[in-house]
Amino acid sequence: MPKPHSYRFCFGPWNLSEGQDPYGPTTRPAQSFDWKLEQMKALGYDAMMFHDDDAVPDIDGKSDTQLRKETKELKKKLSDAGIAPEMVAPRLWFSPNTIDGAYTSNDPKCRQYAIDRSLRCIDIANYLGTDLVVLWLAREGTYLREAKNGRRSVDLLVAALDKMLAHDKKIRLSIEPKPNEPMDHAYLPTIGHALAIAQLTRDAKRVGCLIESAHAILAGLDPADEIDFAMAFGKLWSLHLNDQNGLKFDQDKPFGSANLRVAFNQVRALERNGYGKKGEFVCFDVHPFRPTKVEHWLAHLDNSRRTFLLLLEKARSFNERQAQALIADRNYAALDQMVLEHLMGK
Ligand code: XLS
Ligand code: MG
Repeated sequence: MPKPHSYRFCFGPWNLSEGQDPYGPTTRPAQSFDWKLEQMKALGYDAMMFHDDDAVPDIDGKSDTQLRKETKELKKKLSDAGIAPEMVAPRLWFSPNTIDGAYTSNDPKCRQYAIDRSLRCIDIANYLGTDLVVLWLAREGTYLREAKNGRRSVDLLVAALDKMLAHDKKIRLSIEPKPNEPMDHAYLPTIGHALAIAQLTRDAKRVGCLIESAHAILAGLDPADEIDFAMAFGKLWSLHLNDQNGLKFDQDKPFGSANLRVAFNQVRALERNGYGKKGEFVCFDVHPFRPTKVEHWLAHLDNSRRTFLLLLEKARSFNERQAQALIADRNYAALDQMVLEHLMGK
């Protein structure tokens, strides 16, 4: 038996969100970054993930000198708190320049903005001391098929990735696929797409992926299979565990909330592939339910990690020998029931 290893946990400032949705305003008052960092420490988490403008608010209006100064201050704050910086992701879906997409916008000026912003994001990652940049390609897709040329979009995505890889010889890019929302169809909807486009870049070995459970489910896939697939390539460099109840808007529910068995199988997949052994973090991209009161604001993060650790015990105490015997006998009905009863504590 390989020695069980321990996992390290991470979340982002946006995971302490205020409850706004497309139909209504916030339900909790905004809190400062310092408050969020305090909560992270109190919860005993290990790392924080960032959007570029979580690290440097109002980034577009700031000079490179200012960017460097603010990032260095943040780095100090994190190291004083004993929190590692996990990754930085360019927020390419907010600006007036990314209304029609970022790298695949039909407007060359907007495409240039997206690239410039991504290079600054890489600079932030450098100043902060992480070599990981995450790309959630929010608006790289279409609302209607005729609005963009799909083939040209693939070329534009490769060109953008190449510019980032050339900007910094050490940076690693993790593509976070999501099939829809805000777009009708995204160009890189699955892990297969992310790893395939990596092969077209100037340095394929520095382009990997990040799996988010909810995004895989929205693509009609089992996140555990996505984990096995990415890890077969050695390319799962980050992970957003959460949950999703079927094909609807991105719910970012607490890990295991909608389907404990699917969550169990993700933990099993992480275990069998040794996720975390190269320093990767388990991040929870979860949000509080909108009705959550201020005094319960951290529960979704505490609960997600708790569920993860309980499922880890379940994965480690699963009777593999018995399972193998049932598999050899092709007795999948008994295997199915065995899993259910194991999860129910029988
Ligand atoms: C949105 C994504 C986003 C990324 C970070 O659906 O999950 O939060 O994880 O840019
Ligand atoms: Mg995510």
